[in-house]
Amino acid sequence: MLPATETAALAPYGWSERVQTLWNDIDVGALPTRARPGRVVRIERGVREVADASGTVGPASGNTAVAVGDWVCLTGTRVLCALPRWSALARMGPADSGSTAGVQVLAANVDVVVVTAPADRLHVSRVEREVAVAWESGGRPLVVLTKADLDNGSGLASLRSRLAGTEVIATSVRGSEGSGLAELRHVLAAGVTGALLGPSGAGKSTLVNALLGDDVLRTGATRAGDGRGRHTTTSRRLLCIPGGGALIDMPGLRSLAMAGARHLDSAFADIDELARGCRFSDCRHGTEPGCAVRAAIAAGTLDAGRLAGFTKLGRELAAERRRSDPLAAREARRRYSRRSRDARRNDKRRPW
Ligand SMILES: Nc1nc2c(ncn2[C@@H]2O[C@H](COP(=O)(O)OP(=O)(O)OP(=O)(O)O)[C@@H](O)[C@H]2O)c(=O)[nH]1
Ligand SMILES: [Mg+2]
Ligand SMILES: [Zn+2]
Repeated sequence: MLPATETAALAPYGWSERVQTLWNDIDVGALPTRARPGRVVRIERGVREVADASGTVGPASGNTAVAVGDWVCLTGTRVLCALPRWSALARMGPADSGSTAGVQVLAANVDVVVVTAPADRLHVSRVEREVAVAWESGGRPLVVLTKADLDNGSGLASLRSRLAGTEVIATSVRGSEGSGLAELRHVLAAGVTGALLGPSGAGKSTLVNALLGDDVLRTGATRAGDGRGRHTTTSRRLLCIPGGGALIDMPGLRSLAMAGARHLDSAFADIDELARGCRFSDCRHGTEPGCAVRAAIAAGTLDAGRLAGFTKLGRELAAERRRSDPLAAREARRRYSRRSRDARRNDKRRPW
């Protein structure tokens, strides 16, 4: 049993009954007597920092692969093992990393994935994709329209109509006390771990600072010409919100290829629901007769952009699956060669 003082000291980092249970489940008999729990709170260029009951230790050694947010078992500054994850925010390794099917875990044990989208440079399809990645993690998404003071009035409405079923809030740190921060605080209550996703310059680190009530993280002005961020944040870091949960800040991502795709239906639950009314069970909601999804668009109850987003993501995921799954790739090649063979045959039949 861990002393209560130790678990109390870990509470700000998100120690909960769930973690306690995971800790109890590890075979303590097989561990050195001085083994203690900790949480990975920072990774910068491979250097890992772990928080334990008496502060932060690091650089941590050990061969266990860990991500920020992982709960680990420590002796001294050595990571012996990681506790099983209940969620993992992951992406396919960036194309330039040389790994073809490598999955990169960005953050572990995240309950709420905070998908940020700046009002002054809003790309709804990017948000849609990040929401799908969030569902895929095992956590749940919360969409935050940041810099709401720069919204021309339509940003929040367009996000809400395209992201039916996902909670969307708007925040701003401008003004005397900002706006939307109380709602965010409410979601990121004690015991909850959040992680910030979104492009560089979205205002992720600024949000963390606002929640901490202190400028702990460096923030950077966006470029004058196109409003893009300058990739100010370079490490992944878990910070404790006073009186609340833990929040993981990350560098803005350029590319976010999804690792796996089981949860596209959760991100588009409304389309999934409507599709049950389509005449054909494999309806692609294109030109098929009796399509309930297109009927909903015609009736004005479903946003056409939402179907476009769903179709685009579906195509992307199929491509991703072919890249990472040799069986799916072989099946796709077979289908392709069959189709081109049929096409050649048809060509021969043609008299011209
Ligand atoms: N007008 C306005 N500007 C904001 C707001 N929040 C952040 N900003 C500005 O947006 C710029 C980028 O903010 P950051 O917090 O550094 O953005 P980031 O998402 O952490 O970016 P990376 O670390 O590069 O991924 C800074 O100049 C902030 O001052 C806001 O609510 N309103
Ligand atoms: Mg940042
Ligand atoms: Zn259909």
